[in-house]
Amino acid sequence: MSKKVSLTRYLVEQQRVDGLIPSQLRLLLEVVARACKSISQAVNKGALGGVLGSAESENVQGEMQKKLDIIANEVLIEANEWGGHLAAMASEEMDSIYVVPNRYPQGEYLLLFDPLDGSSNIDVNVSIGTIFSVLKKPSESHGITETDFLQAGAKQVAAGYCVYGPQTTLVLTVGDGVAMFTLDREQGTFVLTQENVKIPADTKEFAINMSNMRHWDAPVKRYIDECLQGKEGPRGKDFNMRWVASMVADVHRILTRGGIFMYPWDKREPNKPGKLRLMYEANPMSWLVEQAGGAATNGKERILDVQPAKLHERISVILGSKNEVDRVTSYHREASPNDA
Ligand code: AHM
Ligand code: MG
Repeated sequence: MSKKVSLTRYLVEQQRVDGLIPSQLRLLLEVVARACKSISQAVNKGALGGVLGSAESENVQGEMQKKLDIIANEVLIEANEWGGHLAAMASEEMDSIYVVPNRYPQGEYLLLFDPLDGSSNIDVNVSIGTIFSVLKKPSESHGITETDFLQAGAKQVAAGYCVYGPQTTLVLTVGDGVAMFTLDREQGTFVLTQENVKIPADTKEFAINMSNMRHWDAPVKRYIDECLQGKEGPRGKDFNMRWVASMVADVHRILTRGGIFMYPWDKREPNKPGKLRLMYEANPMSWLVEQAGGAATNGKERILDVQPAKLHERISVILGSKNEVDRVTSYHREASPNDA
């Protein structure tokens, strides 16, 4: 890339040329990016900044919160509440929605986020990230309630994540493909480093937590078993496995070189539809993957078509290279209901 294109310039040009980004949405995305820069700094300081370890509190999902989970959540709230572009926010780390306080103007957008995804990797210095999804407030809505957030992923107007790894990379879609921006630490700006990201339709790499194998249902077992048989099996090729245990890092790898990621429903907690959350993990990641030519389903239907019933709803996730996702989805279709 000959000229350096900053995130600001990219957004302004998208707004000007394609009319895809209204000015309030552009402001929102710039503020989210600024918040990610602050989070990246806190993550980088690690033990020196006293940010590692447990916060000794639980979130609404009954998970122990880390100090950085809470710091990242506060950074995102404080950065976004005063700009006038948002009506309300929702987060993995907050039980209910956060309506923009009366002292600030209210905008027309709703922001959802997982402030720090991959919490189990924080203290061990492995890549983690922030995932976000932007919806429009329903036009008929006056006071904001949780119901206003319950929109299918197909209604997102922007989605992305920022991965804090060896580089800090922001990945974004506004419905016109996927672009990646790398943080230039000397300049303090995100610089466009890849446009028109494409996921190859075929892959030889899968990502799943294999320690849960005995709990999976039959279609997932069948798919992984066939991959494991390699060249000698029905797939006729050897597969490789990767599992970072940070969805941001696993999805980033898939957007970079292809692959399939699965966190399926399993029998450990049969009443939970999956581990990952629909509205601020599965939906933004599914839209990014689809925008890059991949696919995302829960085994039965397209994730972006699922109508959420509650804010912190969970879902089974299968996403990545299109032909592999289609294969796993077809195994679910073929399986009899008593097969699991
Ligand atoms: P978190 O939002 O509490 O960090 O949980 C989500 C994470 C994903 O990033 C990752 O794919 C998954 O949980 C890993 O789970 P496991 O530790 O069961 O392998
Ligand atoms: Mg998460």
